[in-house]
Amino acid sequence: MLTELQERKLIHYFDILDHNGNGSIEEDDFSGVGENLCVLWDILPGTKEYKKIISSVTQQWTGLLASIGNNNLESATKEEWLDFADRYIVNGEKKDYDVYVKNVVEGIFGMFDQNGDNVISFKEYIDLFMAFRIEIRHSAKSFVNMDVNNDGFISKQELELAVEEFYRSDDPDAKGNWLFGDWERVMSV
Ligand SMILES: [Ca+2]
Ligand SMILES: [Ca+2]
Ligand SMILES: [Ca+2]
Repeated sequence: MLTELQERKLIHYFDILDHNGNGSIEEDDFSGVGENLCVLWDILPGTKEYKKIISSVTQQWTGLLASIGNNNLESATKEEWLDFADRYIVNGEKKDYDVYVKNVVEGIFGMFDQNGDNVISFKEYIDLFMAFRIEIRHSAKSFVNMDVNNDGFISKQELELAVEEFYRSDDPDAKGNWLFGDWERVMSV
């Protein structure tokens, strides 16, 4: 069972992933994120780079679908998402969870560590907020919460900790709760 706090964070995450706001997550949501990224990075439709970015973002969706474990599924509703998250991420076996966290961390670094220096700068983190249309004003507070050693960058270790806290922690003060911006306004179902 998810706690109320865990459920609120997971609904917040679902709402972010449901980019086109139709109440389910599907491939179209992910290509929308890719399109935003191309605008941010000055990449025009029809170019090789454009196709590469759209396909790398939609691969995140294929990966998520594969981990939800239903190959016939073309979209996931909020209930399906919460059920999956409960069974595999929050209260599942450690090995499934470890794979999931690793995929999320690698996915974020693959997409947003633009200069390839193995850390996420504030600017790169803002790109994540812009691409997913998360309210930009929360990015600074979120970034400071993720940057545990306060060196101005998010390392892979710091991101792993944040991802773990975001998905699993039941502590309202856990810093990782802020990974995707302001989760506190979200009510449970
Ligand atoms: Ca959608
Ligand atoms: Ca970087
Ligand atoms: Ca740091």
